[in-house]
Amino acid sequence: MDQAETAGLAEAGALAGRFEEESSRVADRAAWEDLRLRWVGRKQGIVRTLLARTGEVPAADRRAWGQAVNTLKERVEGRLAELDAVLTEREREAVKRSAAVDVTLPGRRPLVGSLHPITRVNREMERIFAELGYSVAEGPEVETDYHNFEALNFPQDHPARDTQDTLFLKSGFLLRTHTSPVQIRTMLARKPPIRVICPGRVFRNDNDLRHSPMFHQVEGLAVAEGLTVGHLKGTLLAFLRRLFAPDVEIRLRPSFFPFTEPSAEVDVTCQSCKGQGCAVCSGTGWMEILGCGMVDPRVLDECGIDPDRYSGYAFGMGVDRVAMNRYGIANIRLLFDNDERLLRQVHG
Ligand code: 2NM
Repeated sequence: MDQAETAGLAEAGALAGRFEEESSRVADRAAWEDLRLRWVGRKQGIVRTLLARTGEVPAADRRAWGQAVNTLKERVEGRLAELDAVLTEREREAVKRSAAVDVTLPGRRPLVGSLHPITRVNREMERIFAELGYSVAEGPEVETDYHNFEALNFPQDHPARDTQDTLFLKSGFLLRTHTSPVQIRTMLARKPPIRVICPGRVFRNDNDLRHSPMFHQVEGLAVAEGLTVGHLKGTLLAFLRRLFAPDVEIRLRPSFFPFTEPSAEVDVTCQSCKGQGCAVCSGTGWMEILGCGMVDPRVLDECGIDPDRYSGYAFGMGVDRVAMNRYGIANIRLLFDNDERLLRQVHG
């Protein structure tokens, strides 16, 4: 063995020792990749550099040099493959562990939806009137002057129109100020006997702490032969006792609407103080809850119903105030802010 060969082999041997030492310190994938690049990387790898120097080795020694480098290369590659297998197995175990289901963890709470207070009161009113033989009728929120006013005996330029704060559209249509136009449409389309309620959104140009420009009404209408104020009062008492409490009393106070004659406002026993008088009812013991009356014969006539043969009663109430009262909501804004916290607060 000549000197160069001896030097080559000694170098390869020293390198093998160094590799052994370095590879024993590999603890993770990054260190393994480092090691691989340093030793068998295509550009700067130690083995590649040694092979590149083969040309400088004297011809006689080249064979032994080449063998020594190849032995080192095989050792490096073999050891890298072993380490790779160990690391891969360790990585698989880690994935398994992280994906495992921990059956002792608490479950995820399901998201439970809930109905808006307006929807709940609407449905309750519809259910009660269904028991009393009424069906639900609906109609458009954009209405004609004829259905919202003219047919309801609000003549053109009549001051009663001023009380409605109507929102007019450029098209000549308007936003209905009550759901009475639905009852007009019902009478125009059907013959008596009629028993309907008309729930829906109504609109008025009124917007302050106590008013919203959009609010909700339920109106009712019955038309048949021989209907009287007695039928009206009995129906309202039956309805309000189901809605509030079996022992509520009602009282009717004379009022005026263009579409009913006679007309009345209806009060029920204040539910906060049971009629004793409190801040809610301003000490009166009564809460105003709806308006009603016998349908004016001119309205029946306009809808093609003979007022000499038929009579009718009608009533209307706000849903929003009932909902606020029932669920302790102080401000009407809260009903229309789309704030989920309201639904959680009145959840049931
Ligand atoms: C109310 C009060 C009194 C009412 C009358 C009619 C119709 F179309 F039959 F004439 N619909 N609704 C009426 C009557 C509404 O709301 C306070």
